[in-house]
Amino acid sequence: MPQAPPKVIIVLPTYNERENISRIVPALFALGLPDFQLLVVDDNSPDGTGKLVDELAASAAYAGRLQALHRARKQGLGPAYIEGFKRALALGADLVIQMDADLSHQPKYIPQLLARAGDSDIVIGSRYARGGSVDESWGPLRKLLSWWANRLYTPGILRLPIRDTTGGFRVYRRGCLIGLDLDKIEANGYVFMVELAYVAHRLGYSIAEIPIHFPDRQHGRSKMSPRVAGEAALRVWQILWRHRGLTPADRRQKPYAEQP
Ligand SMILES: Nc1nc2c(ncn2[C@@H]2O[C@H](COP(=O)(O)OP(=O)(O)OP(=O)(O)O)[C@@H](O)[C@H]2O)c(=O)[nH]1
Ligand SMILES: [Mg+2]
Repeated sequence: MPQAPPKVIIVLPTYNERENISRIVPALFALGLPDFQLLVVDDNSPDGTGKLVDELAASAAYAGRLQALHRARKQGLGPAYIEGFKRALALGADLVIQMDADLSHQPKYIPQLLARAGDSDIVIGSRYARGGSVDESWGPLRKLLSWWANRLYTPGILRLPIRDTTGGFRVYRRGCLIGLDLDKIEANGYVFMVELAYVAHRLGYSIAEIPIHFPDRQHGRSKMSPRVAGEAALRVWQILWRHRGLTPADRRQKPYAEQP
C-alpha cells in the first residue's frame, strides 16, 4: 500500500507584514503540497496583518488550511515560534517548516527542503552552503559581518558544524521538535535560531543544509538593528553555558501539553 504523504505545517511569524502576507500566502498554497496547513503567528500587528489572515482563512480558497494564532502583543520571535511549533505538533504535523514572512525565504525551495527531511532531522535553507548567496545589494561590510557571525564566530564558540547558523528557513521532523524540548529554549530574538540548532546538535540530531539565494525584503520594515545584532552575539556565550552538557540521553520523551 502506498504511504500517506507527511503532514506539513508551515509556521510563519508576523509583525507588520501586511503587504508580504498577501503575497506569500498564495505562493505557499501554489506549491500544491498534498497535506499542508499554514499557521501564521501574529503579535497583534498594528498594520492589521492578523486581521487580514483571518479574512483570508475564511475564504473558500484556504478554508481549513490557513489559520492565525493571535498573540496579545509583540513578544519577540522566539516565543512566537515556540507557540507556533507547539500548535503545529498538536495539529498533528509530521514536518514543521519555519520561515520568515518577508519573502527572503523563497517558497520555491520548500520541495527541496522537504525532500532532504527524509534523511535528516533538521534541514536548513542555507545562505552559506556551497551555491548559496545573499542579496546582490549587500555592501562588503554587511557581507563580511554576516559571514563572520555565521561561519566563524557562532560555530567557533559552539563547535557547531553548520554553515548558516542564524538562518531561519528550516524543516524540523516531529520527533526532533519534541526531543529538543522547546520548554528549555529561552532566547527571545534572532539568536533563537542558534539556540535551537545548538541544542539539536548536542542531542545528536542530524542537520543538513541546502543552498538558497536570500533576497532582501521588498516591503515592510526590518526588525533588525546593530543593537539587536550585538546583543545576539553576546547571547551565544549564554547558550554555550546553558546547554553545553546536553547529550542524546537528554532528549525529551513526552509530547507537549497544548491542545489545538
Ligand atoms: N510574531 C512575531 N513575529 C516577528 C517578531 N519580530 C519579527 N517577526 C517576524 O519574523 C520574521 C523575521 O523578521 P525580520 O524583521 O524580517 O528580520 P530579518 O529577516 O532579520 O530582517 P530583514 O529581512 O532585514 O527585515 C518576519 O516575518 C517578521 O515579521 C515578533 O516579535 N513577533
Ligand atoms: Mg527578513
